[in-house]
Amino acid sequence: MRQATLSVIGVPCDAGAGTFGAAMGPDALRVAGLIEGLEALGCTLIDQGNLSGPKKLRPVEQAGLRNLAEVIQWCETTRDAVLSALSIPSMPVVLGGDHSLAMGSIAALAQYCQQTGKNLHVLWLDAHTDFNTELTTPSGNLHGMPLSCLCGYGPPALTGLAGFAPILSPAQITQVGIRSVDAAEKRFVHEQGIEIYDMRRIDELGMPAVMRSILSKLDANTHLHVSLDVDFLDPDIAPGVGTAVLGGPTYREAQLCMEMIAESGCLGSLDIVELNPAYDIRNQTAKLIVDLVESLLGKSTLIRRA
Ligand code: 4U7
Ligand code: MN
Ligand code: MN
Ligand code: MN
Repeated sequence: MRQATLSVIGVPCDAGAGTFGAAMGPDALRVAGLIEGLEALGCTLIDQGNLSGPKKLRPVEQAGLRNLAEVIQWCETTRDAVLSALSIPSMPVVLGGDHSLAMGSIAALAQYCQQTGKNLHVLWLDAHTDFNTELTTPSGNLHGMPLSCLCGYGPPALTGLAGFAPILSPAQITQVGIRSVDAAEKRFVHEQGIEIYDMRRIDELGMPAVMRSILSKLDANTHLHVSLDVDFLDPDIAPGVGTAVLGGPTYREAQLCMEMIAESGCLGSLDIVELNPAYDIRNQTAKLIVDLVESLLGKSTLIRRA
């Protein structure tokens, strides 16, 4: 692990999602023992508590970009909190909240990497590509659009969150776990040339080969940001999400993925998003995430030879 000091930032937003409940995500992760689990690994934790922002009172039916003003406000607040965590210095661990907050956290990371000369790479673990735009979205929900906005396609208040645009180039993004892409979105991600390990590719190559190939492209100067959408996981083991899709990675595949990232030594920051306790069963999904995040930060069953 690069940074033994972690800043935990709760972002209880659900303005970008179609359902209610993701705003309870940060608390569910704390209840499941995230802070204690990371402290037990020897990390120094700075718990920044939960940020505040606009509540989603009712799902406003609106074509195009639903709850845009609220999402902008949450993203700006998230960006500022991540920037101050980086300046401590500490590793930002953002607890969502819906996936639209990734525009805020990644805007901060892009600024930071530009200033420090690091190569930012984003590993997007998700069932969905999150590359819709106002023109392709079937739902109007901004949690389905963060990556297109980060690549420069979206409203200026979002594409400009870092002070420059685009915030990311497609070459800085790798996606793993993908199994639900909308028709027009499919054409757009293909055109952009994003590296996507969808479930079909994972089935054929196996998780170890997939992760080896992704991680072999990183170097000592890489700041790896992991954007963990909880719906990446198979809903049999992780039911606590608003947009579950069958056929995701198993418990062992997910563990291996986390352990291999830890061993790369490149992890620089983490977002955990889309946990929805209203869909969960006795907080089992939150407990599973705590387990996986411990592995991501270096927990292993035995002492391993390098
Ligand atoms: B998540 C969807 F139509 N593609 O755009 C959309 F299927 O952050 C889902 O990955 C988006 O959970 C899911 O609304 C967003 C839909
Ligand atoms: Mn998803
Ligand atoms: Mn997502
Ligand atoms: Mn979702």
